[in-house]
Amino acid sequence: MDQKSRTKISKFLSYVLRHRPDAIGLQLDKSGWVEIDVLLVQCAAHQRPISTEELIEVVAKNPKQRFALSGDGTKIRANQGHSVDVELSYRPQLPPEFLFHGTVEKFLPAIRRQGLLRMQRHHVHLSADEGTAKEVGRRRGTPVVLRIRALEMQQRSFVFYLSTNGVWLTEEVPPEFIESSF
Ligand code: HQG
Repeated sequence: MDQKSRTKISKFLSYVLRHRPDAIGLQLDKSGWVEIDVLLVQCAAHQRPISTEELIEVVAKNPKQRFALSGDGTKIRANQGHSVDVELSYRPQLPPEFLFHGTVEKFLPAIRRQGLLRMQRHHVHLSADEGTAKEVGRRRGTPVVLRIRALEMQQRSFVFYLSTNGVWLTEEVPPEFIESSF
């Protein structure tokens, strides 16, 4: 399969496993998992046929490791980014001193006022390095990278999680922990 076909399948899987399982008649369990057999049957029934081999290739080669297979290989879920109500059961982690968030200029006034909010997702997504944050921001235009004093937040009782694919998650980042020039 070429990269373009993988991206197309990955986007479709993100859509159903994070946001709209109901669009193809799926039900995720409370931790976001679904049986691969069931998923593939439902994809085929909704004119989006995907073979088991294609699914496994998309999971394995996904540049951001967006999906995880269960230990026994029978289930799949998205590692993060859900808008549907799932309990991913990540354990709280000690963050590094700084984490980064990529955004764009037009959001800065609101971010300075309200801090970072989780918007449609379950968490605010933060990156461990500036380069990744820049790429996240670039999805929306010229990227602006914010530096977050994460360890200080954690010491003040904010909770951080690290997803299986290396994205740091927290519920909100108040303005006082955000640095826009560093
Ligand atoms: C902004 C992709 C106004 C925030 C990426 C962002 C990431 C505010 C947007 C992952 C705000 C939300 C997450 C406030 C935050 N006022 N704007 N108070 N607080 N914002 O997509 O971090 O491809 O939900 O800066 O690579 O951009 O899905 O979050 O611009 O890892 O795997 O509101 O999604 O990964 O946008 O991206 P998003 P994000 P995947």
